[in-house]
Formats: sequence, C-alpha cells, structure tokens
Amino acid sequence: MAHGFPADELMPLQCKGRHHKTRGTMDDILGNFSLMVVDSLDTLAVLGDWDEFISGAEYIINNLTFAESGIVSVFETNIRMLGGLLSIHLLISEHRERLGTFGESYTGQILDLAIQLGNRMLPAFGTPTGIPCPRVHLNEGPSCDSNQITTAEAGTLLLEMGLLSELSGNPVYKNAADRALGKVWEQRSAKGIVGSVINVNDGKYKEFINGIGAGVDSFYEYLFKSYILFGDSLYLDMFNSAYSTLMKYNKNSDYFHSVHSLSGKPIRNGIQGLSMFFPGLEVLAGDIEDALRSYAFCMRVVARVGFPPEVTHFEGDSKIRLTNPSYVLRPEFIESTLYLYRATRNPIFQLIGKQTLIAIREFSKNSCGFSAIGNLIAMTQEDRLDSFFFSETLKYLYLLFDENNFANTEHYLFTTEAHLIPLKNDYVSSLDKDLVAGVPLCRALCPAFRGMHFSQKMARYIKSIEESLIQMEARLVVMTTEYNSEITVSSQRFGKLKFRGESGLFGNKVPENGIKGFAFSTIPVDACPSSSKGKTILNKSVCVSLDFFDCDQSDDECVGCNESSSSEQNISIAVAKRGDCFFAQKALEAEEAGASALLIVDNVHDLLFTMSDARTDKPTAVNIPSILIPKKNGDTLLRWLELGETLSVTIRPH
Ligand code: DMJ
Repeated sequence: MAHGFPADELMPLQCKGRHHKTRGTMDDILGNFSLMVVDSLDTLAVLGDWDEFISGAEYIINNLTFAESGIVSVFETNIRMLGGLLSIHLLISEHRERLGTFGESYTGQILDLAIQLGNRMLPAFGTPTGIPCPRVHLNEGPSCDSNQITTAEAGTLLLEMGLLSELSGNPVYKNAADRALGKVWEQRSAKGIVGSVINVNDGKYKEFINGIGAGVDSFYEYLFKSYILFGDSLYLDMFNSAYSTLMKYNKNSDYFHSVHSLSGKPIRNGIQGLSMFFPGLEVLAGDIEDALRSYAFCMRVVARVGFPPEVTHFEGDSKIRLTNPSYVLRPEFIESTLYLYRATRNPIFQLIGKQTLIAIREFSKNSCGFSAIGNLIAMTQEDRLDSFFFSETLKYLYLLFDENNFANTEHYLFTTEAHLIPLKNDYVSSLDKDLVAGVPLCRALCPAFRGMHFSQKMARYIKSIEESLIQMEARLVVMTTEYNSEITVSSQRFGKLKFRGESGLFGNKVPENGIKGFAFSTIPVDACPSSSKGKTILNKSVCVSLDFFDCDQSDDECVGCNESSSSEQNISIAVAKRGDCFFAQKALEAEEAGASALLIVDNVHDLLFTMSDARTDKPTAVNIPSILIPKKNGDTLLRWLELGETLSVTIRPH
C-alpha cells in the first residue's frame, strides 16, 4: 500500500505502482481500477483489521470508477474485481454493528459499483454462442481480438454473476454466465471430457487437452460451488459427471495427468502449481481419501523443490523436470492445505503452512513488500506481485492458524479468488440450508468434522505427507544455508548442504585437495571418554544420482549429485556432538574408530570458534582434521543420518 497505492499492482523491485501495460496478455488484469485494494479488502476483514477495511471501503466508494478502464480480461475482472466488490458489500452487510458509523450509513454503494461493472462486462457475451470474448473494453464494449477462450475462463463466471443477479434482482448476469457454461459443457466429447480452448463464434473446441491445471482448473471448482450457492442439482450432476471422467481418464495412480478429450488417452505427465487446488475441491465434495492421496503427491513435489513450482514434468518414476521453475506466490497448494486441515484437524497441515510461511518470508520478502520468485533454483526475485497473493495466499495461510476466525467458524463459501460469500438465504434465495448444514459439505465448512473414519489408506497418505514434511524442512535448510563454505553434504533424498566450519588447533590440517568421504556417527564419539573400539562405522556405498533437476547446470545450482565415485568408498568422516568430553579426545576416538576426519556439531547457535587441545602440556596425538560446524547445519546432518541416509561429504580447506 505504501508504495503501490492506488495502482492495480505493485512492482516490488522497482517499488512503485504498475500503471502501464507492458507484459502482453498478462496485463489484461490491469484496468486502472485499484485492483489491489478491491481484491485484498476482505483479507483485511479476515485479519480483523476493520479500521483498514473501512478506509479501503471508503476509498472505493469515493474514488472507484471504470471511466479510465480499457481492455481487460473478462474472467480475471470477474473473479478479482466483481468478486471482490460483492464480497466487500456482503461483509459490510454482515458486520454492520462492528463498523460503527460507516456501517450505519452504508447504503449499498459498493453493490452499485458491482452492478456498473457487471453492465460493462455484459457486451463480451454478445457472441453467436453466448460464450464471452476473452477480453472486453470496459468503456467501448467487446474486444474480440481473439475469438478463443479457455474453458476455465468461460466456466468460472457463475458464482459472481449469479450472485450479482441475486443481489440486484436482475437475472441478466446469471443468465449470461449460465448460457456460457452450458455451451462449454454441451461441447464435451463422447467420453464426457471437456477441452481447454473453445471458439466463441462456433462453440467448438480448438484445444483438446484436458487436465486440472491451466485452461480448465476452476471450471470444475465452479460446477460444485455453484451447486452449493444456488442449490441447483443440475450443477451437481455436471460436477459428478466431470469428476468421474477425471477419475476414470486423468487419475494416474497418485495424481492427474492431462488427457486428450476425444480419446481419453494421456498426453502429458506432470503437475502445475495451479492444479494443486484440486485436493481442496475434493475435500469440499466429500472425497477426503482421494484428497489426501492427491495432496500427498503435491507435497512430494513441493518438498523436493521447497515451493510449488509453476510447471513440472515427470520423466520415469522419480525424475522431475522444472519446465517453468518459478513460484509467483500462488495460493493453490496452501488452499488445499487449509481444506485438509479443516477436514481432518491433523496438525501436520499447520506445520506445512508454517514451513511455507518461513520459505515465503525468507525468499520473497524484500524492503518493498513481496516478490514472485522467478527461478526456484537460483532463488531470484521477479518484479511481479499478483493481487491473488493478498486475496488468497495470505488469507488461506492466516486461516490455517486462526481457527476461531469467523471465516472458519461460520458458513462462508470461498470463490476461486478466495472472496467470501456468506451462505445465507438473505443473499441467495435458492440456497439450500440442509445442503449447507449437511454432509458432504459439512466436512469442509464445519469447524471440525468429527467422527470421520480413517481408512488404512488415509493413514498411509498422512504418513507420506509427514515424510515429505521432513524433506521440505531439509530443503529449506539447504536453501537458506550460506554458500561461502567449505563443507558440502549431499544426500540422495534431501539434496545438498553447504556451510562453513572452523578447524581445530590439534590434529592435521585439511589437505589442499580436500577430503571426500561418507558421513557416519558413532555413539562412542558422542559419549566420551568411553573408548570407540566398537567401530560402528556406516560405510555405505557410492553417491547415487538424485535424478532431480537437470544437472547440466553448474554444480552449485544442482540439488543432489549425479556422479558416483568409487574411490570415496573407504573414506569415512565422523560426525559427533559437542559436549561430554574435550574436543581433542573426541577426535582421538573418531580416529581410532577409523575416521579420516571429524565434524563436531556445536551445541549452541553462536559464532564458531577455533577448538584447542585441553592438554597443552602433552598434546593429544591426533592425526585427523577436526572441524567445528554450526548447530543449524549439524543438526540437519545428524537428523539425516538418523533417517538412515547415505551422506557424501566433501571438506575443502578455506
Ligand atoms: C487465481 O486468480 C484464481 O485462483 C484462479 O482461479 C486461478 N489462479 C489464480 C491464482 O493462482
């Protein structure tokens, strides 16, 4: 707000508002209509900052016009602007008492703005099929520069336009959205699968790729949510039919691939950040078991990368290629995390939220605000901050921890942009109260779903999610570790750690060409002064390819290792905790246990120091190098060892 207001978006690196369209169709969301304020205001209500909410609402009432708006995306304007305005209007109506004089004097001005906007969007629907042009000039009418629109864009209009009809008493908006949705649905293939791009003039699909990511995603979401809001079983029938085709054709053991809508045959195997909303939708529809299964898969990818990457492809069983290695602060993964937490109350989902928050703070926060991460390997920031970060990502993250928040405890439906719609007959006359109060919807909307039967499969998925969380934590440590270091630890599962250590004054120095070997820890080294004659050395085999990122990039940017080196086989590096006996004694024990070097993990988070030999009169005869390492890195190293990882270690001199 301090830097971007009242522009539609903030450019977080230049630290100023984005006023001009310079990014092609990506800028179709910019309408010179203070998008950021409108899209983020109900998040302020969720945060309980009602004073700021009131000033935002007052700003909108006094300043928002569409007079300067040019060509905008119909879909984006619908979900962000129209949805935002309607939600603000409904929240004011719901919470009048706490809004003081502003609440008392509010006469529906924001609904009037929503109606104005709806009217300006309507010309887009004036096509032969009623499927809207993807873009509209808010002052001059349709801008059918492209006559092709995605299924998601044409099929994600009904909640907002239907609600606008309910609130304004004018059926024209709902009719338009209904007609567009009907046409898209009508054109599904003989197998019942919709395509992803449709021509607005002849109503025929032009792209036949179908998945749950870009191009189709929220189409599925709005079928089910329209049933919830408008109580019409027609939408439920459509959703059920679409859901079963997804299960039949797209579900690939643990996740969904893309298929050809005519043949039903798989055409692409991978996952997008966008598609990670789906487990949340499955929760809403009552299929918790499959939601956990799908989520466990998303989590495996997130854990290995540290964030939900924009686009990945899978090669073989375990290789993941980051086709688009960015993270633009999208909400979908955290949205599903919230839905699963609400359904299961399992704290694992809060822990995942916490890790996500830490990672966002670490890599995306800067002096101006937050930035999209352009490259998840180099961790570079981009001059981009989409309004959905405020309307969705932050809102879902906050709700994950604020269990008593009104948006958690009362019945609200979240639009695809996470705008809040209170589920009450005061607003939507056709709302089915029994449905809202009942199963399966209750699983997602009730404060806690009690009495849920946990199948063995569900327990297995939770276990897998737990394992991924360990990996996610490890990945975060790897990502945040300083790189000007001399010790490198590579794990097949967790990636590569680099950090600095401080050599002791006793024993040998690290040789010029360094030491390469495998880490082990022995109980005797931990518990001096008992002798280490037990020699519990874990002399595991060679470094195994992690097969994760393509390691044709420079070594430092790769996670894991790709080469195996049998010469390392016999060199073992001991890892011991600080404490219990003198440093030099530990080194001696490690040497006697067969170690070629010793890493001692500090037991306080502090600056490192040079370890000295306690026996200055008769120095301990140590022949191996001994190095003190930071607690943060050492704890990770020990944890990996406890988990049975084979750790390849390289120690280089300063
Ligand atoms: C949001 O604008 C909505 O969630 C939409 O349905 C799809 N993607 C973005 C956020 O990723």
